[in-house]
Parts: sequence; C-alpha cells; structure tokens
Amino acid sequence: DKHKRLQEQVLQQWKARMVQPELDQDQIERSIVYHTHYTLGRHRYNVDKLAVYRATAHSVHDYLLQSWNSTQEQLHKSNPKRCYYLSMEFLLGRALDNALYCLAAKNLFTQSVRTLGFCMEDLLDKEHDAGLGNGGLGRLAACYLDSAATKEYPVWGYGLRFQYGIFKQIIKDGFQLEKEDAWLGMDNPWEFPREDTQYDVRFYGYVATKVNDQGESRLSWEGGEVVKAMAYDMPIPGYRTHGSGNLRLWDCQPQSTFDFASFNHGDYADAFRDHNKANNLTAVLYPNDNHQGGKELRLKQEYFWVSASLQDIIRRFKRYKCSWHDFPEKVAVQLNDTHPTLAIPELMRLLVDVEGLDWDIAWDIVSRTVAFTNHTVLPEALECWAVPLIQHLLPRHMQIIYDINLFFLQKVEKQFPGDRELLRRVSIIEESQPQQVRMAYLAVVGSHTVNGVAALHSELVRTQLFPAFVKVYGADKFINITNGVTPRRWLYQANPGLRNLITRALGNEGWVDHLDELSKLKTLADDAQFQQEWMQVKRQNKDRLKDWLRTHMDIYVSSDALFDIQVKRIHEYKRQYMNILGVIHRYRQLREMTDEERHQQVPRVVLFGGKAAPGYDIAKLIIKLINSVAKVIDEDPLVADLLKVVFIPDYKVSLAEIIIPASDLSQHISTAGTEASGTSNMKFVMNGGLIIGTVDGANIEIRDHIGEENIFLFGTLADQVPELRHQQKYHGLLIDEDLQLVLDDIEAGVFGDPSIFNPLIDIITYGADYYLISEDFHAYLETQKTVDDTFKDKAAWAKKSIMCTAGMGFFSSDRSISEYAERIWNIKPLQR
Ligand code: B1H
Repeated sequence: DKHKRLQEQVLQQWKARMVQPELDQDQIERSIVYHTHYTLGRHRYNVDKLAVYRATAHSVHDYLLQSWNSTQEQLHKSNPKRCYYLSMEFLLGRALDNALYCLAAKNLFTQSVRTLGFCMEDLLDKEHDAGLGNGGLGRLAACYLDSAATKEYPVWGYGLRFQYGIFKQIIKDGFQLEKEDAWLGMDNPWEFPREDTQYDVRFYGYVATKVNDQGESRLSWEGGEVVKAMAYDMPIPGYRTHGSGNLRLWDCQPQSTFDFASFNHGDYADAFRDHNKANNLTAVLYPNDNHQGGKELRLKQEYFWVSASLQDIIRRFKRYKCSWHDFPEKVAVQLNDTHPTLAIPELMRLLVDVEGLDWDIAWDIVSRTVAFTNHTVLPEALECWAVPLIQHLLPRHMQIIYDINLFFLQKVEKQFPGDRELLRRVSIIEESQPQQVRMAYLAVVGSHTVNGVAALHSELVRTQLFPAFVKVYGADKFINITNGVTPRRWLYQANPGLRNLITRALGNEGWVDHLDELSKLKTLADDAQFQQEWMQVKRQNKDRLKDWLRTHMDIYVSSDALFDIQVKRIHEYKRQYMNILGVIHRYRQLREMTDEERHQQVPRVVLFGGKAAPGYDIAKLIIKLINSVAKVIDEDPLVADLLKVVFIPDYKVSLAEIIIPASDLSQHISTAGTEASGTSNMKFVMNGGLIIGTVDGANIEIRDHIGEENIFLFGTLADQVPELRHQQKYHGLLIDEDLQLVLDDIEAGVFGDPSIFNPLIDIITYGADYYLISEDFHAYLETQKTVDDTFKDKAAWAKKSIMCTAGMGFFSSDRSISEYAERIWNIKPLQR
C-alpha cells in the first residue's frame, strides 16, 4: 500500500513536469531555436536552410509525439481490436508539409520561420523523400496509413527500415544510371528509436525434438545464426485529429558487435564480419516493381520483418491476458501482397512450438487473423521460392508449410474425392525441379479473405489466378476493394490553387475528409465564370511545372501547350513504348504538313517520368528511345512550339506533387488486364486532369464515376487479349500501317544509331508483340486525335475537367480504408 502511494506520488511529479508545447507562434519559435541549439548543436550565426529545416522538423515531431502518446494511452485504456498492415514498402515521400497541414499549423509555422529569417517553401524543399517503395504498391500503403490515422482506426504499419531506399535515377547520354539513395542522412527527425523493443530472429539451424515438463514432445528450432530486430517508430499524422497513427520499421542489429575471441587473436577484420552481415540485411530495398527478383537475401528480409512484427504483436496481445482463442478478436493481420506470406507459417510456429497450442487450434487462430491483398496477375511477379532454399534458411517453416499443404489437400480430397487434377492445381508445392512454394497459394489457404484492388482485377483474381480455389472455398472468400488515394496529399497539399477554389465554391473544407462532397461541384460545371477560374488554376500549376523544368533542367516549355504526361514505373505492360511511338507518328505528320495545316495544330508537351528496374534492359532501352526522340524533335525548328518531349529524371513522390496538378492529359494505357488498378490515374483526375487510357484497372471505375464523355478510353478489352495473343502466335501478326512507318523511321536512323534499338523493334516485328501494341496502335492514334479536337474547345474542356474532380469522391483512400475496416478487419474507429 505504501509502495503504491509512493508510486502514485512519483507519477504526479512526472505529470506536473510534463512539457506540453502549445501551438502558438511564440512557443513554435522557441521550439525551433531550442532544437537548432540543443538537438543540432548549431548556433544562430551558423545555420543554413538545411539546419532550420531539421530544427523545424524536430519541433513538428514533438507536437506529433503528443498526439502519438495520447493515442497510445487511449489504446491502452480501451484495448480494442487492432489491425497490423504488413507491407514491404511504404513510399511516404516528404513528411513536413503534410504534418503541418494535419496539425492545422502551416500558417503558424510559416510565420515562425519567417520571423527567424527563413522562407517555409525553401525549408520544405530541403527534405529528402522517404523512398521506401518502388511504385503504386508502396504508395498505396502510405495513403492507407494516412486514411487510417485520419479516421482514427487502430492500425499500425509494419515494415523494414532500409538504409537505402529506391535508387536515385540519373540520365546520362539518354541512358538511365542508378545512384544509391542514402535517405536517412545524418539524422532522421521523423523517427523514434525504440531501444526497449528488440527481438531475436533466427536463420538456418535445425529442428530438434524437446520433451517438456508434462512429458509431451515438441519441435524446436535451434542453432543457426541469430540477429536482432530493433524498432523505429514514425508517427503518422491524421488530418485534424487529436491522435496519430504509427509506422514501425525494423532495423537489423548485430547480435554482438565484436567476436572478442578473434579480436584478441588480432583478427580485427573478422571481428567485424558478423556486424556487417547483420547490417546488410536491411541495407537496401529491392528495386523491382511487378517482378520477383532477389534470392536468399530477399527471403531473409521477408522473414526478418515478419518474425519481428509477429513477436511484437504477440507481446502486445499478451499484456492484456486474453485467452488465445480471442486472438482473432483482438488482432487483424493484413498481408500487402505475398511478400509477408511467411507470417502464416511463422504465426503457426510461434503458437505451436513456442506457446504450446495444438495444431488445429493454432490453425483456426491463424486463418481467422490473416487476410491477403493481391496486387498483380502478371506471372513474373508472382512469388515462388525454391523448397531447398526455404529448407536451408527456415527448416522449421518448411515442415510447417508441408503440413499446411497436407491438411489442406486432405480437405480438398474429402470434398472432391478422386479429383487428382484439382489437387495438383491447388497444391502449395509446385512439382517442378526443384520444387517451389507458391506463396500466393499459401497466402490464400492461410487467409480468411482475399481481395483484389479494382473491380476488373478482382474478377481476374477469381477467374485467372485462383479459379481452383474458388471451387474449393466458394466465391465469397474473394472480394474486391478498389484502391484509393489520400486527398490530403494529392489534392489539398499538392494543389493549393484548386484547394482554395473548391473550398470557396463549397463554402467550407469539409470535403477534405468527406471527398464525396466534391460532387456538389457538378452544378458549377457549366458556369462560365467558374470554368474560367478553374482553368486559371490549371494554368498556374502548369506555370509552376514550367518553372521547375526551367530551373532544374534548363528546359523551356509553353504553358499554352497541352501538357500530356505519363509518369509511372517503366514497364512493357504499361506501354510507354506505345506512347513514344505515337509521338514519332505525330512528329512525322507535323513534318509532312503544309505551314498552314501546321498552324491549326494543338501544341503538345509530352512529359515522361519513371524508373526502370536496374536489371530490366528493355525498359532501360525505352528510356533511351524517349530521350533520343526528345533530342531530335528539340533540334528540329519545323516543329518548335508544336511538339516537345521531355524525360524528367528521378520521378518520385515529391516530384509527383508538382507534376500531377499540371496535367491537361495523362496516359494510363496498359494492355487490358495487366494493370491491377493504377492509382496515379486517380490522382490526375482528382486534380482536374483528363485521362487517355485503356479499359483496364481502375480506369473502368473512374469512367463509371465521372461519365464516359469525360474520359478517353480506347483499345482491346481484357477478355479479347488471350484470343488475340493466340492468333498472333499462330497466324503471325499484321503490323499496323502507321506503326510500320514509325518503326521504319527508327530503323532508318532518324533517332540516332538504329542498331541499339533493335531489341525494341524486334519485340513488335519478330516477337509476338505480347503487349499488343500493334493491335491497339490505330485506336490509340484516333483517340489522340479526338483529344486534340476536344482541347480546342476551351469551354468543353473546362467542363470536363470540373466533372472529373467532381466525380472522384469514391477514390479517396478514406473510402477504401473504411471498406477494409468493415469488411475484412472488423475494427472500429477509436472512441474519444
Ligand atoms: C503492384 C506490385 C509489386 N502490383 C512485386 N504488384 C514487387 C510486385 O518488389 N516486388 O517484388 C513490387 C511491387 N506492384 C501495383 O500495385 C500494381 O501494378 C498497380 O496496378 C496497383 O495500383 C498498385 C497498388 O495496388
């Protein structure tokens, strides 16, 4: 009792001394100065923009930690069911501007840094993007954390703290070069090291049998090597909330820094060997998008992250002394693609081997806890791991996977007696040489729900990817949750002009977290005055991009031109190749016209951006072709003012925030059935950009929401693709006439030494044109013609642009995250 009273007293002392900085200008200024002096050790005579950015970031981080702590307290008190979002990638971009808006403190901080002699825009530009992702999949995870925090859902992200994010792209002589991205720099003001949160993770070793006190024998994984996982937390601000979400990233620490034995023998280098090995584990993000690359190190990353996350989840669960049976009532685990699929056998191992539960009980818990999102149907992206590799690295997990498969196949055999073909089709183990574990199948078997990311994609998941599992489980296990993007970053923050106009038109800012409100703009779509203001904002955004191109690339473009943009990872299926072939066609036509005809043409600036995976030669060659075409067109006075091609190097989140609001037209032209969803399409349309696209991914639902008269769709439909591929393969392909002329130009050396482009030409002429460029080329050109004609009618274009934004409420990630919460996770927003 006395002890308790003493404890209470001490607690009061702590509370009395708690510093709770208020969000007023005086305190903000003091806080920035404090961090400059004491966190950075700098003096007022010795600060530059970078230092003040860092001090400001530390100051904002303090405010965020207040709400972070408040959420943790709330969570601790109410102990609700929580969701853990396991994603290999979180493509966060910059944090400062976003945090300021979320705190409703942008103006205050802007004033404060002005008082201290700095300009906020300069400081914002000093921040390095957090580039822990490749593209859409990683950026989706970041948008989902934003929405979960904004809606105050108890969701935590779990990922890896890569020391190097996605590489920095440099263009030299038109070719892509890669440079490492040391994003953490000297210090990262946005993260918080949790030295008290560390777990052991084992690799290699063997499986032993152990007899416990009750005389039961259990399997136990032993030996091998053990590394330490240490947690780093990043607060995820919600828009105008009192609380904050969390992203927990694992860093790999060596078990012990020194091997003292070899140190004493004078082998200094050997003493550091283990240290380096452990550090290598979380050194770098694999730079492949929609492609399974990587061998043992990648598998090690996947297991390391999954094991640390589950140990952390279980430790938190145990704090509340619930029974294991209730685990699925307290914990939801979402697998962002198959990369964290080892969570299924790892949770089984922890429950059976470590906690001593029976297999059946453990399996029931696991399969009621885990759910799986599929993001691609491309065969080259589906993860398979060789059995011998898993056996070597994770011997106990391989046994567990075999057992999961055995019990599952027995169940299928009982349900469909004698159907050997069905057993072969659903087996988690592929009987190849060597055997492979099909991670997507393991994820399906261990999950209660599987979802695709757009309506068409989810249909293809049922019919192309997992038809045999639909037969076994029924169709209801496979659902659709269409992707969304956060309107905070992608409209409110990236497009201040449109933000202000919309807020003025709607009378308040309620639309920012209730995006359906945008539909009220429809009544203004015909209003000439509003159209003019709307296009004025577009003009300002184009000017902003124009200035960026001038200052960063020394390139001059006119804002009168139609800005036509394709920014995304470079991939054959996304068909940047078709885009540039279309540009060559346009160039040919412009050259053949009379001066008078040329005068009638709509000027275009065609912008490209995106990274190619370092080992993807064809994608890199497409970049080179784009740059070669850009150069020739640039040097041709005949088409000056009418056509300009620019490849913007190092496309990333912070650049997207400048590029996307500036588009008149953007391209989303994947071969039908290949782009699971796409999310930049949503960002462009939200910002009043029109799109030209194929009947693929989320383009289809965008059409349904904004109206088909406001979108330029063309080309082959997904269900025609297999038949067309078959025909081309067996009856040869007829190359489109216009396409042949374009290819002839390349081969004739119009764009420099043609020999280097042979592999690209061959894809269409000798290859099977797998992505159907020839098939779609004519329709593509025709649709581009329609775009030009439409652009000439300024009022018609303005109306479409307004209707685009007005129809996009559905594509807020707030809607997506609510669907996950209600249909998969069964969680509710925190009560306050
Ligand atoms: C998407 C990936 C992906 N789908 C493997 N699949 C990777 C696969 O490193 N790897 O091994 C990395 C990424 N990325 C994208 O997900 C889809 O192509 C987009 O269409 C979709 O919008 C996005 C988000 O769902």
